[in-house]
Amino acid sequence: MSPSRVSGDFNESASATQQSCTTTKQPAPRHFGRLDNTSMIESKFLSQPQDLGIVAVGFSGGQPKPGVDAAPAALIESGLLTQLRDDLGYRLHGHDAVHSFSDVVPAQDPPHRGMKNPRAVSAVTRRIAEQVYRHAKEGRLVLTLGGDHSIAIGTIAGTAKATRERIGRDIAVIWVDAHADINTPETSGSGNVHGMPVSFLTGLARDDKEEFFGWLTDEHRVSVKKLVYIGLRDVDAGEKRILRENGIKAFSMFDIDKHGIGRVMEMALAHIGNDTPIHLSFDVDALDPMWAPSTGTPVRGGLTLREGDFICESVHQTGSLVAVDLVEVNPRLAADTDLGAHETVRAGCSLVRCALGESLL
Ligand SMILES: [Mn+2]
Repeated sequence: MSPSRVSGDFNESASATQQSCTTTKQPAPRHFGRLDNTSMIESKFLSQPQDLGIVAVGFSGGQPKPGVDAAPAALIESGLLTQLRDDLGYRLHGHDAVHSFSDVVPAQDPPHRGMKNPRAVSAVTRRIAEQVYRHAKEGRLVLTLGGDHSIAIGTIAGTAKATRERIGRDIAVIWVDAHADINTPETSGSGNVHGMPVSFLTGLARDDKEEFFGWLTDEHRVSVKKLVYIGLRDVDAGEKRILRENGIKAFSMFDIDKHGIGRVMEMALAHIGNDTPIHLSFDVDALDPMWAPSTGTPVRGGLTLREGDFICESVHQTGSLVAVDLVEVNPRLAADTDLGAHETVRAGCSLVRCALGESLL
């Protein structure tokens, strides 16, 4: 058991590593309900919309660069959870530990179908799915702080299953990213699983063996018809073929330049429809490296911070949001400026606050 656990709604103690978390021992929120900072949007699908399940994942095994596992602690230290509680009025659950899941990472993990660390990523994402599921089943909004983007296999699987069981609905996924992350093990050039989560979540990639994502079943999966990409600009040739052959809705930076982010969000949300719960999975590398340099695979020509915030604000305004991921912040990669990590963490906090209802006016 972690020493300063305060809200024991998880039984994750074996794998939980307590990291510095400045919010743990602070008093309860001053207010619940509508604060001046929050929007007046009513949640359509959550039974406990003021309750926020936090899943902080210090995991980097879906890609090769160390440091992305340090993001949850950095985001928390910068005050994100305090802001969500004190400024936006959320009641936080599960926020007292950053989980490293080291107990399920095997010592030996040779490649399978070209995937690197396949047993580790499979086991960790399975545990994440269980954590997210427990929050979502309670009707809470779920916020996951990654970690690399492979963890979305767990977060989306958990949200999809819980939402089907709780209200009998399939979820939609808005995937904001420079990359499509839809390689199959066979189309991937790198073998890094953070480039494959969407293929496993949609069933385009499958494996019968439990230790290689065979634990994913139809109840965890999402339809390619309910998937929308925003911000793409570095898509592998094999991925382009997958997107075309499956008719997947994708708004690249070209579309944003052509139509503007306002019109793109209208089109993206129209594709999903206004009666579908939404899981927002936001890779900070969707932002231009000018705003978010500290990430593993930066690509120039990306979203401005305001465009990123606008995406989050627009999704919040639908009232359909049921879960949010923020991934690929890597505070150890400071690019070539001293402020890189700080600015990237700050950008990440801004995106999360916007998704969770902070409004400019
Ligand atoms: Mn990604």
